[in-house]
Amino acid sequence: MNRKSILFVMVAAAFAVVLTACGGGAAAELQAQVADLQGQLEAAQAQVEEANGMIEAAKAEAADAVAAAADAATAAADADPVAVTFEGGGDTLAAVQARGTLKCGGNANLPGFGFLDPDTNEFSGFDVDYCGAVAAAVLGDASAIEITPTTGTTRFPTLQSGEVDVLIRNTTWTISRDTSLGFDFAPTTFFDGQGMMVRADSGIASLEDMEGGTVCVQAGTTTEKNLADVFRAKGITYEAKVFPDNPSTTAAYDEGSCDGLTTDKSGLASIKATSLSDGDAHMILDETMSKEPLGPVTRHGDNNWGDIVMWVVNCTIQAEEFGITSANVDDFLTSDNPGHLNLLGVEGELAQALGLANDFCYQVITQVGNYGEIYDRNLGPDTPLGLGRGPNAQYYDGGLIYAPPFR
Ligand SMILES: N[C@@H](CCC(=O)N[C@@H](CS)C(=O)NCC(=O)O)C(=O)O
Repeated sequence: MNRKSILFVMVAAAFAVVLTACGGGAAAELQAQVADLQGQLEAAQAQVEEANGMIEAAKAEAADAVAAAADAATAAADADPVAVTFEGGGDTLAAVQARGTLKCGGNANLPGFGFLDPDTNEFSGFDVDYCGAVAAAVLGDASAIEITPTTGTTRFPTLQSGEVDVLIRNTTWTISRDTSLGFDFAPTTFFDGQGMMVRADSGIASLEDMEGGTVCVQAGTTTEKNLADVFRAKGITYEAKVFPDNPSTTAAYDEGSCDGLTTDKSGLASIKATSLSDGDAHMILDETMSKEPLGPVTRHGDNNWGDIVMWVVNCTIQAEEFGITSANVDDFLTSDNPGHLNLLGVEGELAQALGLANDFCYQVITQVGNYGEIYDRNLGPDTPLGLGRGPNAQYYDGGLIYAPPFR
């Protein structure tokens, strides 16, 4: 019964009461009608109450349905992440995984960064460790690497031709290499600058003192171009003697064919400590002639592969920030900090969008170590190069090393 009917019944009942009060002859009949109408009124009220109950039940049911739909959406998102397609991607990851080894372009002649020990036939160095780190992330085995030694001139064609999957060889990130040569650069692993080495007894204390002198330099490097630019800007006349690789450049300088030897300051530290007949008889001038951000290089166009190398580097940097090392990484697998768990792949699915196993960063840290470990092992104060962190300190220690969030 609707509101109008209820109203009608109530008005009729009132009318009947009025008639009764007026003492009409059919009073008994009217009383019976009133009783009947009252009955109808009570029935109508009961129906209204029942309808209200049904409305409340329907509201509760709808609220439950909305909550269930939200739960289902959350569960679906967890169980079935959006499929990732790699626009303009290449097939480097698939090729490496099918082959079971990672091919890195490397350096055989620069102890500390990349060196092939003729006695053991083993490669070692900072760049070699980063090659192992990528292999640990992609193949779960840091030793599954094959290194092709390259010189300043051969490194780029070696990467362009597909002979290697990644170039990790004290290579400076420049705009022309990034664009016209068709490469992409992972984050810088070593911030460097070009320097000049001279004989300690030469009387040369600054670049200006090299007027009319000779400089040994290696072909195919930023070094060669910076030398020309800096000396021209300073108005210093000089003669460049250009050699194809590090051993020939160093030998010429060591024999006295040049007044100075120029390359990255880290390269000079390596040469001074390991490759001269008497390293102590030489000194590196304070001046820094350029910026040389060194890091891994991939072919432009395989964005997924470039991302993988990028996030392997970031993994080593972030692990150092968290204090996670190869020695204690297992303790962090049960950490209360979600940041630790995301980085190590215990929680979340961050690696899925790279096409890697969720524990890729755990593999890197447990097999190779964090950024600081890699640095100290190859370049740090306890090595022949004895390099402090300088600009390669973490950002919170005043350096430039900084990983974006694993989120
Ligand atoms: N970072 C500079 C210089 C890199 C470079 O090739 N340095 C030389 C001198 S330290 C080297 O590693 N030579 C090793 C070789 O070719 O044998 C660049 O990317 O051009």
